[in-house]
Amino acid sequence: KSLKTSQGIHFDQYLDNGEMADQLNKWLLEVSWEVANKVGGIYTVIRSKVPITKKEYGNNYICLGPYNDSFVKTEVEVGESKIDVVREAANEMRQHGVHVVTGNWLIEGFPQVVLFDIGSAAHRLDGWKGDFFEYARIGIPYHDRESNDALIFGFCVFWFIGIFIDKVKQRQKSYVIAHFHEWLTGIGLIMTRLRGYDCALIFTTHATLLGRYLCAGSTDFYNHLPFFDLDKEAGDRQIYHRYCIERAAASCAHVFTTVSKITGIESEYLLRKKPDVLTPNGLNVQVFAALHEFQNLHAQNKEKLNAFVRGHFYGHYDFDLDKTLYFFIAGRYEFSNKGADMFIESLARLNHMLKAAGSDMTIVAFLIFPTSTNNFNIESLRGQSVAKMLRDTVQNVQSDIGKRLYEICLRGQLPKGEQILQPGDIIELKKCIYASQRSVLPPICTHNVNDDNRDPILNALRRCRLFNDRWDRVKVIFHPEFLRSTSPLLPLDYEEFVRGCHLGVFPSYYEPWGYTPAECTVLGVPNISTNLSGFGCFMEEHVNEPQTYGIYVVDRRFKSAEESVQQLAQYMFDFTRLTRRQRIILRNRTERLSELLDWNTLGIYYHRARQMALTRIHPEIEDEMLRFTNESLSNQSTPVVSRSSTPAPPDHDDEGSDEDEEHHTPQTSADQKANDQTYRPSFPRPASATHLPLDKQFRAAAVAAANA
Ligand code: G6P
Ligand code: 1S3
Repeated sequence: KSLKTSQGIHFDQYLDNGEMADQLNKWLLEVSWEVANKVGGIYTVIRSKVPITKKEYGNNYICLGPYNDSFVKTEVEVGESKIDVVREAANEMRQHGVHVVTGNWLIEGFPQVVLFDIGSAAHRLDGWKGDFFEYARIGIPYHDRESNDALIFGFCVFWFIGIFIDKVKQRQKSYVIAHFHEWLTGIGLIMTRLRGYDCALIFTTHATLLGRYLCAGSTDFYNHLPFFDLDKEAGDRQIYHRYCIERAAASCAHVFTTVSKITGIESEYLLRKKPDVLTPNGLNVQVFAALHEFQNLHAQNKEKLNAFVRGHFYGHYDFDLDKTLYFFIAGRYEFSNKGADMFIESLARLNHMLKAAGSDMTIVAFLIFPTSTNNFNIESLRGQSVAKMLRDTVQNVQSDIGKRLYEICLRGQLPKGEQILQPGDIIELKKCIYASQRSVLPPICTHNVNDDNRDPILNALRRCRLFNDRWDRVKVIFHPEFLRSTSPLLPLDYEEFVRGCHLGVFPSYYEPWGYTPAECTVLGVPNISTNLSGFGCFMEEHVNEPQTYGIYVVDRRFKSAEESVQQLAQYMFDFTRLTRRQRIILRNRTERLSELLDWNTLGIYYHRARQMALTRIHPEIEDEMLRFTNESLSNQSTPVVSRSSTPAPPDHDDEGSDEDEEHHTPQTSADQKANDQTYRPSFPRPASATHLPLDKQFRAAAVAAANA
């Protein structure tokens, strides 16, 4: 509520369902290796951004990606395109033997996709390599399969764009923008620019190649940024050609963007190019009518985690689930880049701190990182089946007892002890209890990890002696596979899992943005990130005292590793000391920040990047857009845009909204006082999204509408 009033303007106030794009013959082609092809975070960016982008471009928004059979089967409704120019361009390429699949991506917004089958154009590889060298002077070694795929994909995209532009121009004057994501798409951009096509080009990098490689080593990356010998570093890692593609794409683009300030600085040094616009990543936020709805989801999903934990720790289940907190880390398995090393080290310290403080809390820490495994291990599966056996036996005994009680009471008698629990029941229960005895410790990993003696997480857990011993207050579970609701062990999808947890911990060292803490935030789960992640910096910049909203940011930039580990352990320890009431309040606070991460708010940056690119090659577009806006306003009796362009000041009356947060638990006045002291609401600083100067034509529209 407070965010809404303090931000004043929302990007979605200015969207017109593609009317303007249609009238002006303005097209947006979004090019990514992760269109209908889930690999990592970019998939989330493109997918979640579709609804807001379609509101601006309507059917003039087209996503271009590679054809991946397994994803297409489940994610795309394949069919001839209803957009003439797309259909004709695809057909023309098909006539030359390229397998081009068109259809609609089965996600919110249902966007048009054009997918190129790399294999069908593989025979052109050598010819295209020659062409690319001729134009860009970048050679690609034959053994680098990923770069070869990138080259074929890039040339297919470039080919498609060429035909597409020719066709849209035939109708009327056209404005085409092509937005490329990450180095894998760079070749398409470079060729389009070098051939001088009439197309506004944007390149967004979601991480730099060298940054990722350098951070994964033992380099003190951030302190050495200005001093790297880039060519040498890239050559040493055998990625020189990839690095050239990335750097050339950034230079050839009319507008270059990246996802955060920190990656912006990195790009300045490693790509020798300062971003024109920063495009932070948003999410599609699900808005609940009442706060208790998402709190109830937490309780429901936590119960599923409880069921798993009961089974996993059978024979050692001597802790109270009511005093157990679930922490987790998750992501692509880049051990030190994602901060798994720091998490484990801090968990060891937390374990010690809890024991030293005589705490009765237990922490179960999940580590979700997919790696190569040979299926679930027996001990983990056994745990779940032992728990199920006991649960079934107890249910049978319970039902028998119920029947007996009923019979006895019907006869007007009160049952005696031995009539309730009979010897047969006791034998059955004893059998189960004996079966649940265990001579080994509960496993620290749910699967058989291939090459387990080299696995960095397992080795770190061994080194820190986190073995799930009885006296450990911190238990650990490494789940080396992404979560799925069909799992026989932990049947939850990722969102359900996150909702059931209490704290997400993401102490990344290299994290251009970081969707994991952002997802936690919109799901109302407090989280820890770092000031080396785009997300952490963004929250520190836009939210006043983020900690009071359950957003903890570890300082990994100005502190030594030892100090950061200690700070992380302290954050986690302090979290264990919150009461249930305080956790509930904190979750409400965290969820309140979701609007800040909504594409409705952050979409403006992408819009600005497109405007800037288009204006750079077609300065007249501004006047065209202004004319369109004025005409549509004069045709309307009610203004389409009715808000002032000046953000309203924060409405401090909103502080009262905390009452809302306390509806769950009856509270004592002492509790209330304690809460008041700990959690004085402080209002987030207005997001700079709304402080950016809005584009001229939108501003004019807003002013005209306000005057009308
Ligand atoms: C939600 C539910 C409450 C429950 C609480 C548990 O808020 O609505 O009924 O008591 O979760 O919170 P905890 O932090 O202990 O998991
Ligand atoms: C990248 O994916 P990653 O996990 O390899 O892109 C993501 C989307 O922009 C970003 O959130 C993440 O930090 C980057 O690292």
